Amino acid sequence: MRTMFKLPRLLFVAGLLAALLAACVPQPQRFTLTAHDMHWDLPEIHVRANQPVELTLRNHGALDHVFQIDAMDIQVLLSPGDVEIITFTVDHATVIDFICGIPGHEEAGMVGQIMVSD
Ligand SMILES: [Cu+2]
Repeated sequence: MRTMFKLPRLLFVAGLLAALLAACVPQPQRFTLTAHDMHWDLPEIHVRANQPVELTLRNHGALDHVFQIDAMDIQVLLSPGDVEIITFTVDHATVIDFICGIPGHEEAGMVGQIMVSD
């Protein structure tokens, strides 16, 4: 008779473990950054260190734009209408500059910063 109760109990423990694991996995910090001709819609993005950042990049302009972070060797070409998703994690508090990598666009004001706090 005793064995009849083992399986439901095991399933309950497994379910509890799955719930605990889900709670421990850091959820990505999600942002959408949109390129216009000639600016990014978010001049500053505030994130926490050691938690993944999921950045959705959109181009609502009529020109090509390039999301570029020199410090992290990230370059994403965005043609008009494009949507790209990138993820990254920063392991310390810092300020990271991003620009548009198309010649002349940084100078025209396509710049911004990711403020990373502990
Ligand atoms: Cu641009």
